[in-house]
Amino acid sequence: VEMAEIGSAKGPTGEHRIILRYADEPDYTPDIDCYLRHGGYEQLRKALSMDPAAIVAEVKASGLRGRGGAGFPTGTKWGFIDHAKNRKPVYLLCNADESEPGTFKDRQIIYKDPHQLLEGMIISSYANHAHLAYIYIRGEMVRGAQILERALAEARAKNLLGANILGSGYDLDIFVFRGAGAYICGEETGLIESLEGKRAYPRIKPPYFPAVLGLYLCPTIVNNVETLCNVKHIVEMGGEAYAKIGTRNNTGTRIWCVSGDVRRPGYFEYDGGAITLGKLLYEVCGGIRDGNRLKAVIPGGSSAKVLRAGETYRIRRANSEGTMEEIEMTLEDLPLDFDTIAASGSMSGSGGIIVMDETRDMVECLNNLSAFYAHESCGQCTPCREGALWMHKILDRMAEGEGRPEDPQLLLDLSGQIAGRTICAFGEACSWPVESFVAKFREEFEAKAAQERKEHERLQPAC
Ligand code: L3W
Ligand code: SF4
Repeated sequence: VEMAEIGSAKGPTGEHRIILRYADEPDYTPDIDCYLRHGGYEQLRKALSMDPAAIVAEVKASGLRGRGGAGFPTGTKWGFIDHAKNRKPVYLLCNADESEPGTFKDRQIIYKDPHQLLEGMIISSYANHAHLAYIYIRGEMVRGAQILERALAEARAKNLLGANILGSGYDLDIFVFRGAGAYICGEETGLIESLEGKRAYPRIKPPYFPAVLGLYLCPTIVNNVETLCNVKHIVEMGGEAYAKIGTRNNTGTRIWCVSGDVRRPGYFEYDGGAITLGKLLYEVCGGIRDGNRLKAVIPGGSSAKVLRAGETYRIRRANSEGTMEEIEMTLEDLPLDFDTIAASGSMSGSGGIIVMDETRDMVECLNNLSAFYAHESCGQCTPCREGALWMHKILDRMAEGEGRPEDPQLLLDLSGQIAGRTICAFGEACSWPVESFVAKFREEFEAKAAQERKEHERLQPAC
């Protein structure tokens, strides 16, 4: 069953919509004629008249950072392939396996504006000398896969894909590959294994950085949906102009997905660093539901560390001149960008902002997340496979009234034994929420364990 489409809140939001420009326009449809009427594929024509290396140079100049979670500079990633020496085919993969709890932006782009993604992908493939590209889409997004298949057929019919695209001499085809619903398929090397027809066991990086040894051990560029859409706009405005949007090192716009205890959840697009978390939650999303107080926020999808309201964060970051400065900020003061959120001790990840109000039981919230990670671990490495399940069992018993006084510390000890000891970043993803929830709300976890213990003891016959 597909989730209902999530609407974007409207109002005095001051958004700067580039990628989501048409997201809420009822007359804007996903078909190619609508896209062409709105200037679609003009940037492809422009790109095909450019040297591929010049496009890579523009993307580098733009400062574009990956929107899938890690924020790695896209131009740098593209620059890893030495085309003068490379004799293998190059592949471009679009990671549309959007599965991070709290993240629902890529789906929105695909549903409403699939040709924007295709145009970004064709330009990116051309820039990287790729002649075959795949969109790896999350299995549950049935409608998204259908929309993309239709868009691809439309593009082929107009010679925007296939042999000799628009008479340029450049050949490319793109195929949709549907996943089977495992979160780990969104990890780039797990995705590649899955695409090769195998179980999605992530590979060890290094040596298996996809740009070096990717699909069929050939150089492969893996980028997120939102990242690839941005490429079209970089070609249109030029890298330097794009870099003027947002702040230094946080250029361009970012899509933030807000869910949880706010009055108006939705997706919002802002220039990097242009809006604070407080403004987004209180002015754009209408504040905390039922007039409650804010308790905590996970700023970048469930794998990011939780931040507690009422705390002060010492943010060390580069200012507009590039010199380092240290500022004290409340949670609400934090500007939404890669660097400030990272400096707060968390990460902006895939842009999924999960809001919890004062009524939330943090043991319950963390138990919910831990159930997800215990289920989604691919099982390849012991600390993650055993640890994720063990942490969930502890949290589950705490939530069920079977907690033990030593449980909060046990959770911290366990999470500390997983992060940094696994093949892929899932190790961090499953342990960071545990570490941060217990550390930031320790009194709640201890009270829960002690209180439930007393109740539990009352139920036990003395022996
Ligand atoms: C060649 C080197 N390539 C780094 C490449 C690397 C990758 C990128 C970033 O993602 C995030 C996590 C969560 N030679 C390279 C190189 N690269 N050094 O740069 O790499 P890395 O290792 O920093 O991160 P990662 O493991 O790829 C981890 C996020 O992913 N996440 C969930 C995301 C969910 C969604 C969604 O639902 N839409 O995106 C889970 O962990 O934020 O920070 O391409 O190959 N020397
Ligand atoms: Fe699999 Fe977890 Fe190891 Fe990643 S860290 S390879 S998800 S077992």
